[in-house]
Amino acid sequence: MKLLIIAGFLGSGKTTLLLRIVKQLSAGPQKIAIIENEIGEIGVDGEYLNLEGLQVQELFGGCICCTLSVGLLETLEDLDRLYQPDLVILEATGVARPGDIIENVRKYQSRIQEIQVITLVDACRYEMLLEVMEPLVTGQIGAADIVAVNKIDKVAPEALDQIMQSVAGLNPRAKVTAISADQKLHLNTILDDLR
Ligand SMILES: Nc1nc2c(ncn2[C@@H]2O[C@H](COP(=O)(O)OP(=O)(O)OP(=O)(O)O)[C@@H](O)[C@H]2O)c(=O)[nH]1
Ligand SMILES: [Mg+2]
Repeated sequence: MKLLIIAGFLGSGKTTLLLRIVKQLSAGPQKIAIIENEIGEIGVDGEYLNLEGLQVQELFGGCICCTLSVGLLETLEDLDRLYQPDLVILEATGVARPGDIIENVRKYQSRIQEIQVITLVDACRYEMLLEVMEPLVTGQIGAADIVAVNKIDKVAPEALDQIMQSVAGLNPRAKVTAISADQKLHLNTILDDLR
């Protein structure tokens, strides 16, 4: 079982990207399950994805990198036992630290052979968030294998260049791609990197 963690601050476009790429990822023999973690209210995403024939588990009322870390491990175990997915896609909450999730899963979940982290960065709010939430933002970027700088339809090319450079500086080992999840720009690059 492989695990793909989609991280990134609140509203950065995690669900939009997930909905855009899940069909391509599940084409072929690969069996996919999705875990949605939300801190507060019940989302509608799960219902939508279920309708699309995907196996969706929802974890509410806390963040899986801290209060719900046991809940995540149990959910992974249940999925493995009942459904045996090849790939589990986990949409983390906006405040989750993917590094902590990886640590927990590696320590207690031997059935996961490979973990990939994609972190979304909201190009419109990058500078502001970096200023007011530096540890969280740099942690999310630092733990990523792929960083998708999203909402490029909303920023000027010069501003985007600066963001790309800043992100690359924060995580030199990550693959950094500029996308618009909403406008479906450069999603093929992301899909190639994920395969
Ligand atoms: N302009 C623009 N808006 C986008 C893009 N991608 C997502 N959005 C919008 O950004 C908002 C948040 O998107 P979501 O996909 O819900 O973000 P999220 O990260 O899942 O949000 P939470 O789960 O609440 O943390 C929505 O209104 C989206 O339509 C994009 O590429 N361009
Ligand atoms: Mg979401």
